[in-house]
Amino acid sequence: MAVTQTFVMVKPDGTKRGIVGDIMSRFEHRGFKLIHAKQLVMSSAMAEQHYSHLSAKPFFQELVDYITSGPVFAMVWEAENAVQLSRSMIGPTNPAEASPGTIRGDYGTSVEANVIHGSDCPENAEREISVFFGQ
Ligand code: DAT
Ligand code: MG
Repeated sequence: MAVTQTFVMVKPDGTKRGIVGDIMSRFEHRGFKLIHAKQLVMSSAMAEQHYSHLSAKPFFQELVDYITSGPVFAMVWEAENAVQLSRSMIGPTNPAEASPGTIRGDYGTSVEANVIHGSDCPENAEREISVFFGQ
């Protein structure tokens, strides 16, 4: 299995609650190597691009308002099979369906405030890494 990179981002509910350190520890403990990290507030344009696959959904504007409502903590992590492994650590979109031990299962409070974003395929990982960190 090839060593690959994925994009992970703690959302405003997670930075507000001070759980960035715990989330980073989880990735370190699982053997991921940290490549990039920074805190920023996303612009509306950045949020609309990041969530463009959801632009037709009725909750789209709410989602953009939420993700731009405070700081996010963006990271690039490297591991074997990084995308799939990080998605399994993160858990399903709805925290109510996420098992204890997953990040969303342990910390998520609603579908919107689900703590963390993780790329869902290697192509999106590459695109998201370049949007947030350049080439
Ligand atoms: P994921 O974040 O698990 O990759 P996604 O890409 O389908 O899920 O959606 C991106 C975010 O949009 C998700 O983390 C929370 C929000 N979202 C998704 N479905 C929603 C819904 N039915 N109601 C409100 N927010 C939703
Ligand atoms: Mg997604």
